[in-house]
Amino acid sequence: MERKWWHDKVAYQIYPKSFYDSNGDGIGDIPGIISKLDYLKDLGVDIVWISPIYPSPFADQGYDISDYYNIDPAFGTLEDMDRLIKEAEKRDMYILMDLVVNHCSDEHEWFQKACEDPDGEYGNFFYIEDRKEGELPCNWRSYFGGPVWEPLPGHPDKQYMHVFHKKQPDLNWENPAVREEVFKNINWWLDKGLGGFRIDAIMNIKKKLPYKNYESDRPDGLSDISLMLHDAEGIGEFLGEMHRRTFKAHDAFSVGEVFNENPDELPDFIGDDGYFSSIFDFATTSFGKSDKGWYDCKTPTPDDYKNCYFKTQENIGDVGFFSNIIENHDEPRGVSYYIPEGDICDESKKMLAALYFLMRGLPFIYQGQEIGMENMGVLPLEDIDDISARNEYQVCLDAGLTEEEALKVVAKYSRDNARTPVQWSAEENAGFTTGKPWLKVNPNYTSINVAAQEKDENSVLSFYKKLTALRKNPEYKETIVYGDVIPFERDRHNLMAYHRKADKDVLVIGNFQKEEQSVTLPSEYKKVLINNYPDMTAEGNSVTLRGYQVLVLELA
Ligand code: TEU
Ligand code: CA
Repeated sequence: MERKWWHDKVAYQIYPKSFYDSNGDGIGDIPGIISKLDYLKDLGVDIVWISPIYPSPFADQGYDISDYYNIDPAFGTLEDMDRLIKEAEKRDMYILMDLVVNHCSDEHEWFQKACEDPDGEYGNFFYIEDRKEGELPCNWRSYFGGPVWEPLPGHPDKQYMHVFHKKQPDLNWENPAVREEVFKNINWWLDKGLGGFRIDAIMNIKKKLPYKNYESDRPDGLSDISLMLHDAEGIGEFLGEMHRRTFKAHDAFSVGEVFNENPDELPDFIGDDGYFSSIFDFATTSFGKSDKGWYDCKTPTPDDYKNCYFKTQENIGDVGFFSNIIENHDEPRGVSYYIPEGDICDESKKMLAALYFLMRGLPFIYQGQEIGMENMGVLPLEDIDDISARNEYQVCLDAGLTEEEALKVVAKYSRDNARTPVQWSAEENAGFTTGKPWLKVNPNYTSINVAAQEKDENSVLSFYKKLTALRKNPEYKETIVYGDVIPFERDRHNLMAYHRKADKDVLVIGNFQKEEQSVTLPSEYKKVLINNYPDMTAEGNSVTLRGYQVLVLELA
């Protein structure tokens, strides 16, 4: 594997609306991000991905873009953005924007022009078909519920496709003019000094054409979109062209939101000259997902969790780098989801942190994760903002769940869980804003917040700093960044352990349960690099791990 400038970095995701509000309007903004760059630097962060900040009607919180060349006034101005890029540069940090080009907003001028003249130039920027009563071109279900087809405004005889919300019409990538527009935009931002992009929902850009129906899995008669995606071939041509025309020439970093990767195609996707620098490892987030909806999903056990990670690592080997996460803005808080209920505490949070962070690949920390932020718990329907959660609530009711049961399901998976404002301090509104926060602050901010954890060397935040410091320590860098991942006692129940092996042999060993567990080490250890408890119980090579204890040991 060819070595790349970003391999030894630490990345961080900002969900800007909820990160830090500088002007009291209740919405996080770019000046707010700039004011926290030193905090991020101190945490050990190098690369910062910011979820969409372009002008948007916010039907899907900015993932519906109405102008690719500007910044939404809620977040600031283009000048603020230029300043952010410069301030990051000064600190040897890199800014990534979110590239949302499977679809745009229905308020983007391209779509407005397509509505004015569906047979004109911009009609072909979208998937527009003639409409007959009682008949759809195909039975695909959109991610946010209902068919992917919607009547074209002003043209009751026509309809357009949207695989997400109806305010997110899909761009027609088969049209070379669309691809040119996308590449032009990417290069425009990269020329400004942007470090690269996180690439949204990108596997949806290739549709299976001509349209056809797939087997339905719900009473609505519609089919899960994944069936169509599985069937669609040829996405590599689009992705390869995008890579050559944009990222490659800038030596930019790109990380794809790729869900349905085929292990045989990993070299094409993230090999030395792959379409992307990296893609996220979604094995643990996708585990147990059901076509029927959230109410039918299965939560991974600690053993499932471990197997997901090891499988991914086996698939990738030395071909490239996955990007590793425990959560993002679409997922529940990792600590609330992967740690069994009742066991969520500082020790288990730190264990979860060490196990994913020291895996081979690029670690991403999602805002608030570094202080162990948790899910919100059950909320009344009127307090739920996420369009996906609101749709899934209805899916629950349609499947016969009571309202109370439905709210519980939604509480577990709602994307709002990760979108509550970052808890900066114990002051009003968690110090996020002096105004009224756009989304409710988690009431546990009085005990979980940055200010308190900065003062506490045993806090979750301090533990994350130890992890980033180990990754950057010149003595261990080769091993932690490039070392092989070799599972240790892979079949042992509720134990997740692996070697990182290069010039050194480092063993990461986590007891994924509240009961103690004894392990015989493969060899003597020289040094304890990280421990989430103040001490460890060892007799020769036999170590007794306490509940959720994680150790990082340098072996002899
Ligand atoms: O997500 C794409 C996606 O397929 C899912 O993560 C989806 O959000 C989830 O199944 C719904 O519960 C990306 C973005 O990360 C997400 O925030 C956007 O809503 C979506 O694309 C549309 O742009
Ligand atoms: Ca603001």
